[in-house]
Amino acid sequence: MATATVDHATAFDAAVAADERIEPRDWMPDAYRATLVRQIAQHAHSEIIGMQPEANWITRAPSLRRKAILIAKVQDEAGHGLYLYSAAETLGTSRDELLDKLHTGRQKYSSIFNYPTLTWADVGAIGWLVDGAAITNQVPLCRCSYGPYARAMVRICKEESFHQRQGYESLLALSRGTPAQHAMAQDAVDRWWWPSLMMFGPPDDASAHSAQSMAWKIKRHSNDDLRQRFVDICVPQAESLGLTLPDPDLVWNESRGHHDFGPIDWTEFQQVLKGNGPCNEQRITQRRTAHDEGAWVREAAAAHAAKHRSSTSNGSDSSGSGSGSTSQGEESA
Ligand code: FAQ
Repeated sequence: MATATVDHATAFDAAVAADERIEPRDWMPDAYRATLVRQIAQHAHSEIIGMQPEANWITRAPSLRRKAILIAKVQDEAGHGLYLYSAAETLGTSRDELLDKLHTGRQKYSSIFNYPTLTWADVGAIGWLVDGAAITNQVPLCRCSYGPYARAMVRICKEESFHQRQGYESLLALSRGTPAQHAMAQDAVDRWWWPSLMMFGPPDDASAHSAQSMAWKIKRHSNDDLRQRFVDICVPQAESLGLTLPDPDLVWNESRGHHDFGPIDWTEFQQVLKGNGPCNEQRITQRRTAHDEGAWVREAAAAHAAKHRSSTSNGSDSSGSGSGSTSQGEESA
């Protein structure tokens, strides 16, 4: 038995070293499984809680075109949550369990979604900065050692890329608009810049999980490396937008080949993680309410699936008549 475990562990280490994918039925260390569940669940929760700040503006979007784009984007975020909950389920946990942990504060979601969307320009700033930070963090996750997570990230990143561009385009329109519109865009960037930098997590020397997650090739880069990459990407984009990033210390450092930037307020970050951010209470209350009010939908879907299962197990669709029994189930559901 002990030899079998050693063999499994050796095979796992070799697969990770060779950049092969670990799949759900492969042996994996318990701590690797737990780390993935923690990260993927936090990621999934972020996607669905992240629908709230932008959804706040759907009824007040300034044109039909902007409204259609925003509805599609918010809907995409729901889809991302679904791919990610499915990826977590392949690790032997259930969606109910994960949602329960979110609703009872035992699992986190990204700090960024605890800030309010005060003006229409915030929707553009979220697209440009929040989706931009998400892509910077998530493109390397397409090469994560765990297959289902890596594959989910490929599609998510394609959609996030569209989100980032629509945010940029929306901010550009405001920046080139009236002085009041330009000021609104600048104010949004002023408020979202620092929280976006916090999305990458604590600095490397305070990151509890980074070393092990990088050894397992779940994470491919450290929090600080990705944060630096994001700053370097944003500086020229801000110039093109005609907007200023709110950091007087932001300057190109020739010897490092990167931009230096000012200190991040890690006290604020810790406060938001502890539940004391501007919108923590509102976000989680709204999430719990949506979950409770959606109970009848889950019950109806489960009843429909059970009816479908029993009609197919009667053999009624064994000769291809399955679609008939499905539609019958739908009518009576
Ligand atoms: N917020 O040791 P590390 C999006 C926690 S999706 C809250 O460095 P790790 C799309 C961390 O969990 C945004 N908590 O941890 C969208 C840990 O606590 P724990 C979400 C944070 O896991 C756009 C502790 O601090 N993206 O935006 C945060 O190695 C627009 C120690 O930290 C992902 O989840 C934070 N910012 O690295 C949707 C990407 N940072 O669990 C709607 C996947 C850290 O021990 C609209 N996740 N913590 O209690 C990751 O890449 C990693 O999990 C990190 C953190 C980089 C977030």
